[in-house]
Amino acid sequence: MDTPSTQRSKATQPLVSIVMGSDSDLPKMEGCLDALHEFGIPFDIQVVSAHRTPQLAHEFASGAEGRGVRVIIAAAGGAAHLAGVMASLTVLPVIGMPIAAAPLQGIDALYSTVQMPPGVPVATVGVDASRNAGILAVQILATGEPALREKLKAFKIRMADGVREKSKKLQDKLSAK
Ligand code: RP5
Repeated sequence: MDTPSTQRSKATQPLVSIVMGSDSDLPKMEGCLDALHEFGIPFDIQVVSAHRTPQLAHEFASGAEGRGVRVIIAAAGGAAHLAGVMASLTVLPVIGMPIAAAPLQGIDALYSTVQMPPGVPVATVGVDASRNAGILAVQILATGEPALREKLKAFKIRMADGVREKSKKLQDKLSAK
């Protein structure tokens, strides 16, 4: 699989490792890849299935810390056990991203990802909330990196400015009526 998205992953040591249950999940990951790209975070992305390639999932999760990875993002749809399997095999923080797939549109994946047993947490973002998965990974990395925290503060200011701008446009439109 070689797409513009995956080409954006840097050759340097990945700090974030993204796994997807299938290549069919890739279009849903664009927001995540964009967020990591915006903050200059080196990442890699691959297809690992908890059910179809259980051995690979095991090797991937148990070897992540040794590869220098700091955060794992696991995205899957349906009976989505990928994030939970990752979390069971590593002490690295695991962000779970439920993907909306037919016929239950992500409710199945949300529950499968978020309802972990005590002791094995998965930080679950919303269904298809790929951008939030990326931003949360940046925030986790930023706990030990002041420069990254400053970038996140600037990002929040830009977001707030965007909301104010939308409100101003709305007021201008209403007063023109
Ligand atoms: C899940 O099943 C994948 O994460 C994907 O969301 C869904 C469908 O997979 P494919 O049949 O497209 O490979 O495991």
